[in-house]
Amino acid sequence: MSKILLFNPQSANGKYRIPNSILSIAASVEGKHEWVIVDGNRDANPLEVIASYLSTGDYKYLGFTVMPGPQLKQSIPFAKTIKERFPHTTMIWGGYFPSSHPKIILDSGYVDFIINGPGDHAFPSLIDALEDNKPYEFIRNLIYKAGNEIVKTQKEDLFDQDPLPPLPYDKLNKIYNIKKYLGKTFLGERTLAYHSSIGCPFTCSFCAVVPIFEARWKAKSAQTVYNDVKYIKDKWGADAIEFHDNNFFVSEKRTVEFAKLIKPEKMSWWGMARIDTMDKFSDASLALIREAGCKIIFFGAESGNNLILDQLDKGGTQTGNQIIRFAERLKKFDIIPEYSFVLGTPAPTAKQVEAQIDFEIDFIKKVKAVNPRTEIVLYTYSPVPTEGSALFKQVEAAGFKYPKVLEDWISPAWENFDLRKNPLTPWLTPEMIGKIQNFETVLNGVYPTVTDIRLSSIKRKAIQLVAGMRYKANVYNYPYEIKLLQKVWKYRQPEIQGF
Ligand code: B12
Ligand code: SF4
Repeated sequence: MSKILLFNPQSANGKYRIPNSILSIAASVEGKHEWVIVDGNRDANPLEVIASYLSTGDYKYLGFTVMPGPQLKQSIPFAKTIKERFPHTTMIWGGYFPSSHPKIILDSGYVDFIINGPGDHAFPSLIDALEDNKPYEFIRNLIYKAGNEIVKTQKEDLFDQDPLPPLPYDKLNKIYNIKKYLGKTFLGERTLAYHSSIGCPFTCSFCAVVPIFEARWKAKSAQTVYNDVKYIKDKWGADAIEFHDNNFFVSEKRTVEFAKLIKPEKMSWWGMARIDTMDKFSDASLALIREAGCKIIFFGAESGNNLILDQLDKGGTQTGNQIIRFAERLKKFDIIPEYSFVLGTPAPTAKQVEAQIDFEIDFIKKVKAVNPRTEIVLYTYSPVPTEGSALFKQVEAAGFKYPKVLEDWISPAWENFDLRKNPLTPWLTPEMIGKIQNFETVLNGVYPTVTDIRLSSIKRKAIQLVAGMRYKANVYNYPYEIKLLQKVWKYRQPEIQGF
């Protein structure tokens, strides 16, 4: 039986995590097929490592997990080289990037199959079909080319998460020491990345989660999450958890159950949530969550303007007033809200686009005034509609174009797009982008992020002093002196470097 090689392309400089995406795919074939993981974060020359495995002739199937942005830098050239050097291999890509951009990937000629969304069932079914020379046309969550045509099979319903096979941590540890995946962060000395639920019940129009999960959410039970975390804590000494779920806090009941279980373990934790959902949590639940170690929660605030929240299809009941009120409410519980905002959304005239940017800057200052510990993460609106969707057509009609050839995605301009910093959208002028970036520099100067654990209090005070006057006077142009200090002290930006 042919073996499987699973590749996690480099995603971070230094601060890498347990590669949950590729590990869950390994779990799906564990016990049925032999597999190995190559992690681009851990090997100095991963292409050579891959080539040495393939040269044995034992490996036929290659699975790449691909997020937009940094992971493309290895995925694209590696896939091309591998197909040239080992043409007998079958290349299968999964993850957010291939699910959103299947055509350009399959047209490249070096990827054979795409797993569209969850691969826990689709991947083993595909391998079985290919191994046994059986038809794969009826396997769900698959995209492939038949002649010149792109074929997308039916999407699978979201399945229960508890019955999924456990992640093969021990086997991963034989390839890469797990302890090195448990990095030092603001939360702790050895931080575990854990993914406890899939999807999200909402349909925000800017979010890549929506076309893949179609407003559905399924979670592991609090007990299963606790058991997994406890295993890693006891075996490898994890003392903190980053929950990588798109929306960890959907269910108050599950959150409270988990908080009760984890409280005695004295671990710190972090996760992503919605403001309107959590604002419905009782005071008792919020107090318990904090006592159980939850120090900071990431919220997509997006905008203080209710019309923009509608435009972004934020759904739920979130409003500008609520965003401010909730920041104040969390202060009482000593939970730091980490609010992300999306600036630079389209409007009919340039004047309106600019006025909206000014409004958000003013709004963010109001949030900071009620709760100065609120962490602000600024993104510039980068449309991520799925190829062929109605929104994709709208965005194209406005003059925005995605690359036409796969290799173009690794150009510096498109890397900036992926990092949501300079999105190449036609309605934003360089001056507007400059204004957003300069405000961000000054804001980060006055309020350096608590997640930058290397920035000493003396350095913080020095930057604050320089930036404070600008902030008070609303003067954001040319903040070179702050930029210089941030550069010299290697200030970290969660929006670019990942949380
Ligand atoms: C962890 C993570 C990271 C980590 C690195 C991940 C890694 N592999 O090492 C870090 C923090 C570095 C990171 C960075 C970024 N990330 Co990121 N990241 C995530 C996050 C939170 C979790 C990914 C994960 O582990 N999921 C758990 C697994 C089990 O789920 P999964 O990945 O969906 O995998 C399933 C399927 O997709 C499929 N599948 C996946 N891979 C494969 C491979 C094969 C072979 C097969 C068959 C199937 C398959 O099967 C899996 C099991 O069902 C996701 C959001 C999320 N909740 O998924 C965002 C997410 C993927 N990131 C995203 C982005 C944009 C980024 C950035 C590029 C930009 C940014 N500003 O955040 C940065 C890059 C910064 C930098 N300089 O590195 C976006 C992608 C959006 C999009 N447009 O497609 C997401 C969806 C967040 C979001 N909602 O916006 N990220
Ligand atoms: S609530 Fe968050 S994860 Fe859910 S659709 Fe909106 S932006 Fe995406």
